[in-house]
Amino acid sequence: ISNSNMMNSDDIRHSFSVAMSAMYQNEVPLYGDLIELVTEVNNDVLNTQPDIKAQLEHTGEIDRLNLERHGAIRLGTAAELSMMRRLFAVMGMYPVGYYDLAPAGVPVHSTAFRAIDTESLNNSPFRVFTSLLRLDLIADESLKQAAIETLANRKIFTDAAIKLIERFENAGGLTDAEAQTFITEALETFRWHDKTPVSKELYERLLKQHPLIADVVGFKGPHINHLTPRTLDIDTVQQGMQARGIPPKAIIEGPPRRACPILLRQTSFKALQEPVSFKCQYDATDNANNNTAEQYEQGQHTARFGEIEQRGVSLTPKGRALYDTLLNKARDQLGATPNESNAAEYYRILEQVFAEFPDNYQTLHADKLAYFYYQPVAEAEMAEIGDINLTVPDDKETLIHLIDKGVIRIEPIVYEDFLPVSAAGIFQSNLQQDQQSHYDGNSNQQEFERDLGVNVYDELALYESMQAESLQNCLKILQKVA
Ligand code: OOG
Ligand code: NI
Repeated sequence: ISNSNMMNSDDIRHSFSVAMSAMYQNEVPLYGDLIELVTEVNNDVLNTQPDIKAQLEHTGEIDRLNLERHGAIRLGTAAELSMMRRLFAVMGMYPVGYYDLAPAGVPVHSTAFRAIDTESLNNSPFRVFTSLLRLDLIADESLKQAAIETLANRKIFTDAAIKLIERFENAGGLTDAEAQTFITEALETFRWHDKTPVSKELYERLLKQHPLIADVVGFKGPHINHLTPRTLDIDTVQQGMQARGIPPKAIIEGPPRRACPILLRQTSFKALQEPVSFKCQYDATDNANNNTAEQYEQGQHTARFGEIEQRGVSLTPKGRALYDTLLNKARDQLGATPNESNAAEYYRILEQVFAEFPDNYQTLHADKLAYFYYQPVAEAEMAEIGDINLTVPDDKETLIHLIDKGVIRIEPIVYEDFLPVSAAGIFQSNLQQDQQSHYDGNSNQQEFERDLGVNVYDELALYESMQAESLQNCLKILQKVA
């Protein structure tokens, strides 16, 4: 079948992320201020640090940088999750990774929907951290039943969106016109609704159980709760936020500041208190003139916020294990959850502990701690190659020799995913009340995948194959030149 008259999924994703960003900017103006600040800081870095600029040019990230966003949503049921998976597939976004947040006291488990190959990622890196509420962790049986019933009664996708998802699946794509309608209809699912389908009384019971449960069960749909631009210097943005009256959370999550950034560092500004109208049911016979029988009671809800992220090189299983060990060590040494009162102490410990993690790309590569692209350096410089054997891609010594000779250049493969401990910190910073520090329920990836309808991609396998593919391509080019 020829799909030439179908719109490319990368283009649909790009248009959708632009539309989503415009909607959120309208709903949460502070997000717009944040984008301005991040753009300024990024331009500064690109103008003053030519190495970073060259690196982003080599990896193809330079064009995506100012468009790069991730968002987050929270879903209530398996049916919602599986339809959401089908909706994201229209935009070339697939579930990558499994995150269990229960051990950190957040009753959800999650995945990230995103593009999976280098080219698509560079065309549009838009991703959505998607959580499913774990009602099995609610102890109060009657409240759990009320939550299940409320969720069973809501419809978070428009009929037109569902039709177009089915059309995409049957036809293998959408025409331009269909894609435009799809974007408009899909956006409806993520919109903020200030009228709730639940009473204030039920909302408050849910809230007391856990603020996240109220945020999901208490609303008509999974409003996008933040959108996150990517910065090249998160410490400068964090300071700039303060100066602009955007109150940041106390701690930058993730690894410490480094010469060669690894994984992901994140900070956010506190969630807004927003007015909502709770549904009240009046007996229509009370008032003969009132036949609508539906009225609203005022209240407020805290859920939506802004976040900034700085991304670094993706780590191999070995590198990730070292990261997890060092992060745990730093937290143990602090002896408390990092917060406002111990922030300086925490950063000091973090830096000291992470001194053990090599901080230059050559060593990260040679020690197999991180993933890299292999790129042939300009042909003119390759006279050197001579009789070097270019047919053994797994021969690490030959490879390192070629890198040392300047024939092959390595560039970091950027981390495209999330970190469970950091994500929990982002969730927690936006919950009003102190919660229990963990749930005992088992991590349950199988159940999540059953609800999702497919297995999630293993992010490490994706990075591994990006690296392998770039090595093949690189050697092919060099073999031709030699
Ligand atoms: C998701 C929080 C996690 C991140 O960037 O780690 C997250 C949420 O609050 O729903 O977005
Ligand atoms: Ni986020």
